[in-house]
Amino acid sequence: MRQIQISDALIARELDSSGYVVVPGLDETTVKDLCRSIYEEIRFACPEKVNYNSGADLTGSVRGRAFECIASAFAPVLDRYFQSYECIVGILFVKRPSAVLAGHIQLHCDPTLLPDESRQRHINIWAPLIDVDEKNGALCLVPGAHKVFAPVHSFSVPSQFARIADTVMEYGRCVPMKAGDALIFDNRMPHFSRQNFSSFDRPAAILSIVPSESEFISLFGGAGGEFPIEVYRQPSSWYENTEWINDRERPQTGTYLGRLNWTPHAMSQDEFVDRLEIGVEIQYEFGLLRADVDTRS
Ligand SMILES: O=C(O)CCC(=O)C(=O)O
Repeated sequence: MRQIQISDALIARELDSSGYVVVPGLDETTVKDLCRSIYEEIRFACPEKVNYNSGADLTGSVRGRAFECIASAFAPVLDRYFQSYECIVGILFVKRPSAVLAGHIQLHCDPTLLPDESRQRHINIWAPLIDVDEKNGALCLVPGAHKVFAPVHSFSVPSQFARIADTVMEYGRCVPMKAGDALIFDNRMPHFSRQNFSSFDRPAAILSIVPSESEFISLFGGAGGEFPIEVYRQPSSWYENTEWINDRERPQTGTYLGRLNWTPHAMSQDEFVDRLEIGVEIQYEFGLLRADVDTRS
């Protein structure tokens, strides 16, 4: 199984134990250049959105340009910490000033992309382009929670923390950061951000890396909540096209592999707290049930 190589043992250890670590990222000049090249261009885009995400903006070519600018600005940073990786996501996420609830990004995990993310790292990098703290929308993570939930996340799969989001968030920590610093976190990590109570936009670059030449999958939980979960092998361009944004629908691309030998369940508060306190990776037995017919055909 291919793996991302992590150059620094401390980073690897923190990623394993807490699920995240903050490291030096872009220098001041590169932050300024990135603001000029991509933030200035999109700062007035979709003004109705309190949280603007270039990855979900399908107008014009901004989605692709943001990816190029961000991937190229961060290439030296990524190369400093990682080898044998491929960068598959590069987005600019602007949290605009707002005290209303819509400014809050709810607790969630980003979609699972590798067949078993407990055995193969899928890493995200979140880097604010201004200093952040709890008043202007710093990212909040739940130390150790990357090992608690099964790595089976998709918009169409009911969240395992649906009934206990408040409890999970009580264990959350807001991570204050300097502009350009990089918060590296495991893709299995539940995260959220509160409103930006300041008077200025909070732009942040977000990247995702996976082992080079890895196999990609997407998961479909069924429009009506029916299970088991369907698994599709996807091309490496899966995140470049736009279908993943909409993965509440059965995917139109990819090869149907079968159904997952695992059914999501809503975790109770006690179970969550016990698992978090044990701090040992929960082993989930995944596997494909016999591949039956592709229901798309
Ligand atoms: O930048 C933010 O405030 C939220 C980002 C986020 O939730 C994500 O990257 O999935």
